[in-house]
Amino acid sequence: MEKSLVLIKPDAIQRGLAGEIISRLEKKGLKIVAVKMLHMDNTLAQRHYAVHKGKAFFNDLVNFITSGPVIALIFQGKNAVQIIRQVMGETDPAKAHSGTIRGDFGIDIGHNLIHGSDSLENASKEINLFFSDEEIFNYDRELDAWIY
Ligand code: DAT
Ligand code: MG
Repeated sequence: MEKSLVLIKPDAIQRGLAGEIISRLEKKGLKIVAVKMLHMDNTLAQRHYAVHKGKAFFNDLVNFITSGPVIALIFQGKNAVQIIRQVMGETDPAKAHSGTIRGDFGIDIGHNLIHGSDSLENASKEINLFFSDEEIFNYDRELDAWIY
């Protein structure tokens, strides 16, 4: 069972889309095992987006992600990393297919509503940035035994 980090970004919170986004991932079959609201500071933003340091959009990205509160979640499920990326859609909402979160609700690459880890390795790193072990829940759902 994979775990992946999701951030509901400040634009989604401002637009009242947090519930819609969480609901889509939940309905897909992924299990919420951790959740918190926080306002990311510059240090956390730089760490989370370290791979993009030096790129032209880096400062805008850090300014945006620290511009207001986010909701951080860990979703767990079979192939969670890849499935979340599919439900999110492509990075640029203008190119993301309809039916995806970014395709349905976004138009601007700088305001694309949701973050999801792009690999199992990065998921593990990102989870450790946002959550301690005590904040991550291990529980069974009855349907896990027969669907997943
Ligand atoms: P993703 O969020 O799909 O994993 P990414 O890791 O390549 O995309 O980039 C992180 C974020 O940076 C992305 O969600 C939005 C922003 N970003 C990426 N490419 C950009 C660009 N060319 N111009 C402006 N912002 C960009
Ligand atoms: Mg990424």
